[in-house]
Amino acid sequence: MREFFPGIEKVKYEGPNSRNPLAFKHYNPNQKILGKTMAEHLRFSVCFWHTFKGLGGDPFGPGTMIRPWNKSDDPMEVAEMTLRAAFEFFTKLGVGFWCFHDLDIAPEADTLAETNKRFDEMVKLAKKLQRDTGVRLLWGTSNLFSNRRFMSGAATNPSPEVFAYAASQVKRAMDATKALGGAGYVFWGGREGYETLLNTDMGRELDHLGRFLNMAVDYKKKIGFKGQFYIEPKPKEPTKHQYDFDAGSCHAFLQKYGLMDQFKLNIEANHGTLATHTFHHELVYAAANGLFGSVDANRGDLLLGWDTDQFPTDLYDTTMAMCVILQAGGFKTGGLNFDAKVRRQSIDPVDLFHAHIGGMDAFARGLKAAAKIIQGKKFEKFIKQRYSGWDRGLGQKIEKGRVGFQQLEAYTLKNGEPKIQSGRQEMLENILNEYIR
Ligand code: XUL
Ligand code: CO
Repeated sequence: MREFFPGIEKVKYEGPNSRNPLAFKHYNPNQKILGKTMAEHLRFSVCFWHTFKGLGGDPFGPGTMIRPWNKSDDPMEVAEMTLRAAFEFFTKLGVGFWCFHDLDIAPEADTLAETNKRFDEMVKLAKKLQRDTGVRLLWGTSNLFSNRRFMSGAATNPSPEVFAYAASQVKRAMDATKALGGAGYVFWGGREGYETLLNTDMGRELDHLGRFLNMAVDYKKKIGFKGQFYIEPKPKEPTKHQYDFDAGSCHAFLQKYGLMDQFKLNIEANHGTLATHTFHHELVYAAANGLFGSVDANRGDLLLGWDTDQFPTDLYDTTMAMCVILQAGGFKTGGLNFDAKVRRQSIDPVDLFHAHIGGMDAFARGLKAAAKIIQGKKFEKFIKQRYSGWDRGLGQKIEKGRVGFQQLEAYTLKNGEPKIQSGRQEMLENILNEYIR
């Protein structure tokens, strides 16, 4: 069997004192933390699109990366080599999961029927490679944003014909996800949004998106696909304004269209920051509303206002994320999918290993720190104390709906100015720093 990453062995855990750049210093898959192994907690996944199809192109120049799996003039041979390279990578890296868009694994042909044929062929190969390696599919999805037919959106396109084409693609991608035993299916509204309201009927477009996702739920039931559906919020890019802006707007959308019990959210760190939230905020919002599902792990750049999709390295980010994830009961169907790409100058295949090893170690450190934070209960006790007025007397009466404005006015007239307490932010930040080493 041809090797695409010759000279790279299976990445091993060597511990924090190792100086081997191709070893894990913190991710020790079998190490137990709070009753589960690190592998079970973190459920790492590699994304097919950036890692195997991305070549470093940007708006100012084409790709910089020359990959051995692209060396053929036959697009189906390229597709096959790419899939084989991907499974070699997953195995050497030691991740349990992968994710893909339909058109990542099979090139689009001139007709839907021909594309379907090519896709089925590659799904068959993916199934075999999954069986051979034990790597599983975290989620599948469909690319409804690259082809020019989707320039004005897919489900929110002004043309019902484009809506129908998008439905045909999602049907095919859902069939494949089911065939591959996928744990989930993601809807990211690639061009579901607008460039200008001068040509856009926003209300009608939102209704169409609601209809589309309800049709997907119907089809899911019809084929007996048991995986979890997710929406992945993003505020902008490629459109000026995306309808699935952030966790809050997805929440409102799901409620309006009767989809709350069918969907969870796939929170992507860099999408959160583009929406002027933090990754932490988006996770807490999702968890507080029963919508926490899965994570696209990456990071943005403080100085750049676009989706840079860098590999996660910030230990504050990974620690706070793992605190929320552990407190939400951990991943059920979801996981940490590296929707991240190496920089344009990182042109060697080995850079893909460095990037993923760094991301996995950053989350392993986040997990270890989060477990200590949760066991130490310092923040939990502080927050409990801060809200303790709600556990008794007046607070309980308000929470239970036993009082109204008149009684609250009478209470305030009688008791006078409320006592206030310090938020102790600096003290809490100092405590947090003690955990992040
Ligand atoms: C785009 C993005 C997508 C989704 C899947 O910003 O994050 O790759 O994760 O379509
Ligand atoms: Co993503």
